[in-house]
Amino acid sequence: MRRLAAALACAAVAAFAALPASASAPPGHLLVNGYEYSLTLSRVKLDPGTTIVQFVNNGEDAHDLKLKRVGSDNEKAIGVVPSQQNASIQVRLRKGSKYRMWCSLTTPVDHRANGMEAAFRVRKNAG
Ligand SMILES: [Cu+2]
Repeated sequence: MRRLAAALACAAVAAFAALPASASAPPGHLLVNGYEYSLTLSRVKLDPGTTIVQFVNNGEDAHDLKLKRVGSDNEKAIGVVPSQQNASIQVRLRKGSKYRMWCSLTTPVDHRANGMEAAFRVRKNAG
């Protein structure tokens, strides 16, 4: 019986040690502040991997946020966010790449053309 308990304890330690380090790594975070007509990012260089993009609409009008890796056709979108509200999406950032983000609304003017556009880069390695 004592031998069985020891074997189980060893198995538990081995299972714990086998967990990949990335399993416990918290997601990255990017805060995007929107206003008429600008997008301000909390950082312009991010680590690769899972990241939560939080869009805060500090403006008086509604705004949305679209996000795309340069060279990709895969567009991510946070829908229209009313004034003084916020919304988030989780994205997986590819290492060594560049992303663009913008507001796609066009009334009363084209928001992107008037300044609601920003870009950030992803490091080749975490840290
Ligand atoms: Cu907008």
